[in-house]
Amino acid sequence: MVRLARVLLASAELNFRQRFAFTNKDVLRWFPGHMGKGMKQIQTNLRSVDLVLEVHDARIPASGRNPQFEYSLGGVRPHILVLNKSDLADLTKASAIVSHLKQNEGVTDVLFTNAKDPFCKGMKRLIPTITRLIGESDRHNRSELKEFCVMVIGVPNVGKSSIINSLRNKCLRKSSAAPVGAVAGITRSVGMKIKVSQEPLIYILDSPGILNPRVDDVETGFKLALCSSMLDHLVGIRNIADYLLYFLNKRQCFTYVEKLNLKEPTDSIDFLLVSAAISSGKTVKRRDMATGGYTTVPDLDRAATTFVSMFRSGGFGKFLLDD
Ligand SMILES: Nc1nc2c(ncn2[C@@H]2O[C@H](COP(=O)(O)OP(=O)(O)OP(=O)(O)O)[C@@H](O)[C@H]2O)c(=O)[nH]1
Ligand SMILES: [Mg+2]
Repeated sequence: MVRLARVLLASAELNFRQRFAFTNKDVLRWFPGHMGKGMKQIQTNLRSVDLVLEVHDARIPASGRNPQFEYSLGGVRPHILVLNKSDLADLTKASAIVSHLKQNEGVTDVLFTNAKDPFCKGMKRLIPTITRLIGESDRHNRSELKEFCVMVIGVPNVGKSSIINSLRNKCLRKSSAAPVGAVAGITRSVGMKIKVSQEPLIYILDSPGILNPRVDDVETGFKLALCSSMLDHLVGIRNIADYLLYFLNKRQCFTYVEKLNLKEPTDSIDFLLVSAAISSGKTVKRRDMATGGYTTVPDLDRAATTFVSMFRSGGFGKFLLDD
């Protein structure tokens, strides 16, 4: 408590960056071949689905969604926007988020979910909402079919496959069928239909995470990177850590000081990483070109990975990255 008071006092006197200098523009251009192929597969499969379930990260509800989905899928099927990882998001303004999405993005149905908790309200509402929307829709060429088919889409790593597995585990008590992983790009193509419910009979098609081939602006790219929707090495883990530090300071969230064993808040990522690496004993041996011997230096990449991972697992609290 005393330490927190000291940190807050120190922070009042600090003059931190008001803007982030986005130097790495690589975040705008990550579109590997499987994404282009995946988009075509999604379009091809659209004829055989009754509803599109778009999954996005609840920490960035207003940015980072792929506008291509809207253009390509064109509202021809009922659509639900699932804001997943709600356990990591600050949802005190959930109703304002929903209003924003309804008014500005034309989204009609929004659910907040935590795919890791099948008992969360949003997960429980998924099957009834899917059933209701399909029931209210004109199923075109599919009206004779008893089974419902849903396609899940979204940017990478937002929990698309986890949601499918969670529904399947909960509703059918069957083991997971979609591969899941902590890095972007685990699902590489549209796969086979996965059964998730018997009554009503619902199948879901998983799809690879697809980014906008040209992300709107660099800050959106950094937000996606911080939420693991891009591979860390493309952006650079130290760049991601720097953006995180800027963000936490801007929000006056100084819990990182205690967690990383620092003396006080800082605006310098280099200072933070060196201090954190030293205090946690993260070092690496480097060849000294002059002497030919080895010297031990702080391992800044490992320190940056730890710092960013703490944020990703909720170690600094729940956040909305969008204003
Ligand atoms: N905290 C939290 N983690 C989640 C949640 N849903 C999924 N995850 C984790 O997020 C990571 C990505 O999950 P996936 O289901 O593979 O995501 P995806 O959207 O299918 O990813 P790609 O196939 O790579 O596009 C995994 O480590 C999951 O355990 C959630 O609601 N909360
Ligand atoms: Mg997946």
